[in-house]
This record gives sequence, C-alpha cells and structure tokens, in this order.
Amino acid sequence: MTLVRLQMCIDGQWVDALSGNVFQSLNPALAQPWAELPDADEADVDRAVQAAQRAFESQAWKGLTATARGKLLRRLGDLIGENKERLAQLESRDNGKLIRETRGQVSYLPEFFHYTAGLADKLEGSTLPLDKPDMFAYTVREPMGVVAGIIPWNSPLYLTAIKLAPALAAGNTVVLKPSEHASATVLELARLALEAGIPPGVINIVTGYGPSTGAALTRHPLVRKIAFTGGAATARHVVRSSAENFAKLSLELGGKSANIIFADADLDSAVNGAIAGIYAASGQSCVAGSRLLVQDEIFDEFVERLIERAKRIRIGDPQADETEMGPMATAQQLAIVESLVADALAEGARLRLGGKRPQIDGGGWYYEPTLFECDSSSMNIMQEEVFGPVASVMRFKDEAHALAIANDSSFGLAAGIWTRDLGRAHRLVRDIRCGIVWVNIYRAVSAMAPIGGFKNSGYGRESGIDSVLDYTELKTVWINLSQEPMADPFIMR
Ligand code: TXE
Repeated sequence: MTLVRLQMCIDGQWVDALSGNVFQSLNPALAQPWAELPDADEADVDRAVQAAQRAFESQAWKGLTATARGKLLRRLGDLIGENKERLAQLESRDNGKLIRETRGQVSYLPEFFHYTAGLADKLEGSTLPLDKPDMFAYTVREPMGVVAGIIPWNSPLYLTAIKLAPALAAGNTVVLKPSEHASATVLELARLALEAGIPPGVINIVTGYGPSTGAALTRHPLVRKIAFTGGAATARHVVRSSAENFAKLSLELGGKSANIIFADADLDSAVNGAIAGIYAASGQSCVAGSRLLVQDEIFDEFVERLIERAKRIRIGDPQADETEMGPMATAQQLAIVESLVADALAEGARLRLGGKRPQIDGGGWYYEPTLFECDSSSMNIMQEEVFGPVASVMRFKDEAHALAIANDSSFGLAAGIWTRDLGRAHRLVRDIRCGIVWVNIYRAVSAMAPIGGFKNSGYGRESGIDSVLDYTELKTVWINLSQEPMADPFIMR
C-alpha cells in the first residue's frame, strides 16, 4: 500500500525534517501504516520556535488589534465547520476513533474558536485603588510569547483547539507537537489557519516522537508557556524541562473518575451515563468514568442492566456508521489494557464482562467492553488509569461511604453523581476533590466550561474565560502624578 506523505508546517511552509528522517502513522483499525511524516529533531524544533518568536514580534501579528485577531479566529472556526466531514474522516482513520464521535467533536469545534474569538478584545486590565494618593496604577494583560502545545492521540483536534484558540486570542504564537500516533488532523488545522489569513509563523507544527521532538520543544529557551495533555510519567519530564527557563505550565493528565449511582437515580439514565462514561471512545478519554460506585439496594439490577447493554455494543470498523466502539488507538495502549486486566484478575477482581480481544476482521487493536467487580477501593484496578474500555464496579452503603471511595484516589479530574436528591447532590459536589462534577449527566463539554484536574490529574484549566487569561502575563504600571520632584531615596522620612 502506498503511504500518504505528510509534511510539517514551519513559518507557513510545508517542510520535511532537515535530516530527511521520517516515521509512519498507523491505522488502528488495520494495524497498518497509512502515512509517513517528518521525524523532527532539535534543529527542526529550533527552526519552528525561532519562526514563532519572529512572528510574535512581527507587525503582521503583534501589530493587529485584538479585534482583528478575534476575526481571524472566527474565520478559522468557520473554515473548520466547512471542512468538518473531511476532518472527521481523517481523525477516525488516524487514531481509530469512531466516525460518530469525530463527527460530533469536529462539528462542535468551531464553537471553541468563535467563543475565544469573542474574548480576544475583552482581556482587560484594571485600575488599582492604591493607598498612595499621588500615584496612579493599572494592570495590562499581555501575550506571553511562544507557546508549546503537546498533544496526545486520543482527541487530537479537540485537545489542540482548546490550547490553540486561547493562546492565539491572547496574542501568542504557537508550536504544536502532535502525538506520533495521530498528527494528521493537527497538520490540517495549520493549513486551514493559513487559509483563514493567520500570518505564517503564528502556528507551527513539528511532528515526531515525544522523547526527541517533544523534549526538544519543551526545553527550548524561547518557549514561555507549555500546555500539555498526556500521561503523568511524561508530564514529569515536561515539568523538569520547564524548570530550565521557568516556562509556565498547564497539565491535563487523565484520571480514575468515580461515577456514583444512588438508589433513587433514574436507572435508565444512569446506565446510559455509565456506558457513555467508560465505553464511549473505547475508554480512551481523560474523564472516563472508570470507577462505578453503585448503592447496595440497586447494585445487582444496575450491573445486570449495564452488562446487558454493554454486550450489545457493536465493535468494529470505526469508520462505519453503525459501529459503537472502535479499536484502541495504539498497540501500546492495547498492551497496557491487557496487562492491567491480567493484574486485576491476579489481585482477585471478579471479571463480569469482557476481558479479552474480540474476533474482528482486519487485525486492528480491538478490546471488548470489560467490567470488574471489586470489594476494595485499594485494588489496583480501582486506582490505576487503564485508558481503555475497562470499568471497575464497587458497592457502597450510603453517602459517606460513596464519598470516601470517590476521594480515595491519587487523581482528581472528574466525577458523576446520579440521584434525584438535590441536597445530597450538592453535598457531594462540595466534598468531592476533583475539577469537574456532572450531576445526572456524564462527559458533557462546552467551550465555556473549564476542564482540568485536582491532585495528580494536573493543574491549570482549559476552555472558559480563565483559560485565555492563563495565556497572558500581567503587567503592573505605576504613574507618578505628583508635581514634586522625586525625593532623594537616602533621606528617610
Ligand atoms: O502518553 P504521553 P502515552 C495517559 C493514559 C495512557 C498514558 C500513556 O493513561 O495510558 O497516558 O500514554 C509527548 N517530552 N494519557 O504514552 O507519552 C508524546 O509524543 C515532551 C492520558 O501515549 O503522555 C505525545 O505528543 N513530550 C491523556 C504526548 O506527549 C513528550 C491522553 C502525550 O504522550 C515526551 C494520553 C517528552 N519527554 C495519554 N514524551 C489525557 N489526559 O487525555 C512523550 N511526549
């Protein structure tokens, strides 16, 4: 099969790596390479960062009013909308995500650009009510400079959009490093950005592996901010790299989110919420509701209904309209899932569903929807992120018990609460230690709603107004209003 040859985007040009080295991107449904991309090294990364720095200082970008920047972002959002089917198909092919899901995500993508476009000219400073009558002081929000975006493979377009849109709205320039497993749609975004009129050099994409290309980018001395989404082990490398020049960081690192179902919940909704939480996106979602906590009284009925629905999930070709669950995006991820399932069996978790690869033609990296029943929250399968279609379910007695299990995690990204009792919902919302809580819904997202975690799920927030502020520096300006000359500093008064 002939491979599609892709190039990376530096300074508005489509280029190969200076070394000429390439790597392959694989189609997860077939476990076959479909594209070849430049394998960027330190010299390529330096070229991209230098281009971003030049663009940052250029009149073509810096000279634009914030309103004009907002218009460019709005145009980019429109172009994404016009190209949504092509982008959805491409992402599905590149990372094995269901076409239904990529269509849904890409259709909503313009909203992120439109929303942040509107914020571009509303990044106001403030005047300060000083305790010094002869002084006037105010603050100004300024862009930071070159932003590095490190993107994972699970939702490349969405996870790029929530970094790119606020970074550009605030007037920064960016260098993005998509995952070596799924770079194609991020490259397409750069093409659309150029078409929208965003000046060359404002968005640069370098393709390649994490420890080489990614590390070269995160330790580059001109990078002022790093927005990272990925795993905790990699995040530790990124944090160390950022220490070189104290680049500001935001980290979104996944979780082991509790989805808590009380006996008074609408069970049909709760089953759908549990399925959406863990089997949608084949469980490869940072907010996956991978710990199902179910109240004693309804435990058996709930688990039975969940298994009955999960058994009917249609696994197969992610690009077919009828498919409900596609493959794992990478062979490595499939290996992680298999190894954590083996550990769970060894530690005595009871396998209620799945636990193996299904028989699917084509040789892709498929895994069955899997459910373990657990007796203790300290079991590995209740603590470790699987990042696959593997849920653990555990009973609880009452609200206090549910809360204790929910908070017994090193992660703190998200939680779901299913109940008709308003007081209980609010008590749990208050006491659960995590960044997103959904009540009687799961996995809802919006351009206006911040996403981010507590504890080992990382820090910083993406989406929403605060995410744009996170891409700015705050400058404080002092003006002396006095008509008197400034006093001699060595004469104490
Ligand atoms: O992620 P990595 P991996 C979790 C999930 C998964 C685990 C490992 O549990 O099983 O992480 O996945 C780049 N310097 N999540 O190994 O390594 C890499 O090239 C700079 C949760 O695929 O974190 C890619 O672009 N960059 C998550 C990006 O980091 C480096 C999504 C993410 O890859 C680098 C994905 C380095 N030294 C995985 N090494 C979520 N929060 O949604 C790698 N990279």
